[in-house]
Amino acid sequence: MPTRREFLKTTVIAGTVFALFRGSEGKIWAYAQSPKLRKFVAPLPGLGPSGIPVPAPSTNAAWPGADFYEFSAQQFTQQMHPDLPKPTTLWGYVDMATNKPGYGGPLIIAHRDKPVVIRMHNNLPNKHILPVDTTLMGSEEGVPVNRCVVHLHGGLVPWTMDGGPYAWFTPSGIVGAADGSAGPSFLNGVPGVPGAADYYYPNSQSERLVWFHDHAAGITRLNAYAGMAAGYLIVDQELSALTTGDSPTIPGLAYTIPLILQDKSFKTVADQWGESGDLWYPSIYEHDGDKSRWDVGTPSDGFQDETADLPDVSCVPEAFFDTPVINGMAYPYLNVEPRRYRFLALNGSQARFFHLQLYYESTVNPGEPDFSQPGPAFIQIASEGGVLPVPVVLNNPPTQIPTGCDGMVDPDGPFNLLMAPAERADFIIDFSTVAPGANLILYNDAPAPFPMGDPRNDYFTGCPDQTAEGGAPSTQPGYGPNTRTMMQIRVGKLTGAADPLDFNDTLEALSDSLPALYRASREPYGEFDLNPNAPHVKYEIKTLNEDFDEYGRLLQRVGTDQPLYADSYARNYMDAATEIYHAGQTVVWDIYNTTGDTHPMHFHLVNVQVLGRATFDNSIPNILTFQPTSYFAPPDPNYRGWKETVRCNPGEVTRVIMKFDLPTVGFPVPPSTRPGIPAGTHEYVWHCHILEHEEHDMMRPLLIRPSGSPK
Ligand SMILES: [Cu+2]
Repeated sequence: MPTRREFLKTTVIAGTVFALFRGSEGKIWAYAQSPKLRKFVAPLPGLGPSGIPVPAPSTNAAWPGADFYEFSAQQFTQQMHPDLPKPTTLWGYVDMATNKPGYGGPLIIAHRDKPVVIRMHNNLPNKHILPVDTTLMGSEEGVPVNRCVVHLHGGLVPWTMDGGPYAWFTPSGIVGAADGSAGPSFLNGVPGVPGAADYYYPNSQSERLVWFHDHAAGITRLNAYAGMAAGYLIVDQELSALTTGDSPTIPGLAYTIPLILQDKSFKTVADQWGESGDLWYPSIYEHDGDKSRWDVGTPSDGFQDETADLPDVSCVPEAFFDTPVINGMAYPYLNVEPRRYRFLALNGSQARFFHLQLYYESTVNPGEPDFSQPGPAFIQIASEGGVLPVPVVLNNPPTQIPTGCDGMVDPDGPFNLLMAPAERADFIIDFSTVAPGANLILYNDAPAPFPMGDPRNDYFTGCPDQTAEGGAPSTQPGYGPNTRTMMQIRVGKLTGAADPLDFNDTLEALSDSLPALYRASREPYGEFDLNPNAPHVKYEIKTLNEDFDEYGRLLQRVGTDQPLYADSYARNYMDAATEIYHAGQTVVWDIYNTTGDTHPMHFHLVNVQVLGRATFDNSIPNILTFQPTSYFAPPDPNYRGWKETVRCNPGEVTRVIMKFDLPTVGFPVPPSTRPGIPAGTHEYVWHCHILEHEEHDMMRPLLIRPSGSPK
């Protein structure tokens, strides 16, 4: 099988990358780390005090008219599986009104046009629970490791509250701190309260699942993995009207289930960052002959300094883990009645994609899917930017790789429900056709990395023993590691009246109501679809690039079609901004992905529409012509709504359109004064949401000049 580098850069001579041994030579982690965990022995944590807490709003005189919440960012523990030796140490958010932690929470239920303010107190200890690489931008030696900043992912938020990478604060941080206790973009401190920040969210958006998570420069990936991420549901009257009455089109809150989908690994031995049962995160840049996990740069890649030592604690290109965790529980089961449920799914992983399908559980092999018996179809009604123009049926077609575990899938599909990191899907499943007593398996077979997988990241029952290649032994029936069988769904008996609507009724009702809902969701913005042929629409070319850093480590970066450095179109985050627009401006970006990975590109501030995908010729790296070599194919049906995380496939140019509307708030929003940022601009970012890419260094400023400012 070709390595990704060979796929990517035909000029690399195969084999040379394995000839180098520097720094961490010989230190190789086993791919699978976790202890043997039984599958499907603990229930899925649901909404509520025993699962994902839903906080009750209060008020605060400083923020009249807003739902006010006071949270603490802190360390706590939670049992993430009954077979783990202890509750896992986590960093996360805790509602100070109850002081009851719950992984994935507190999950805020917000209402459209009713502002929410989160007052976040930083109570993190000054020793991180995960290894910190001090060679990354913003994470240098001496920068406090207990910095944090909250980003409302998918929210339309003033930039001072958007939680950019340099808006972090520590437990003693105040605005303008000269002692390094807060970042240079930190402007939303609470007067007189060190170590706290107020985040004002207008919620002027239609119904959708958004989420808030940490975004601190250089440790976003660690803080998010440690647990600093929570759900946030914006509800609106139009969609709520469909969830009420005698025969609701969409199941109500009592039958709505969040699914925060992640992968984790757990330690079996103690080390300086934790005990057996705590979270494991890779910290060695491993390269050692046939067991190599990552390539390192060679002179043919333009990397000359072969004697440079890799840092003892190093970032890695992507972090994949061996255990699926949903709402904070490994291999959960879910009890349902034979009726309809609404699922709000978020891929909250570092790097792993999920290709979700539903099968009946095999009667011969318990805990495994019966591929000959697809489960009930999904009806997807919304993605990141709210409802889709029409409902989309995902009926569990035969998978691309039902039993194998290596190789590459076609990133253009077809897929059932494919979710890259940070993508969301809002969908309905009708279990009324399932006989009570039957079980279903929520199944995933996305390669990792995507779309060209390394089989050592793919765990399933009976998979080949890969210990000779540094991988895991074959997985035994009923146990992990297994990244394919994510959850068991147990269909029981009805406890009340039967659901008045079934699959066909639901689809028919949604086909009537969703188009109008889609239009209504955007009317306040003036248009429900952006027109790429309108006058004054600006067309630009962006690039996604893979290179090596000064240590020879793989480096992912964003760029334009104008090279800044000799051998790459890429730019570093700290290079002069190239994405600067006026409020109200509409732009089309053609994003050329010259790498071997699909990158889920995330846009702060804006929702975008995907206009299409085309191929281009990237056979000669760094000599691109920026001409599509095919017509632009329209996106998949469930990609035709508004998006803020967009999969950009290798060898493809992805065309997106967006309009930069700034939020309207009742207080002045000053421009950014961070050194290097052009005066008068509001500072947002856009970046890959593979968290290990984002921080090394696949992120760029996205700067907006408010209307009325000089052009
Ligand atoms: Cu990426």
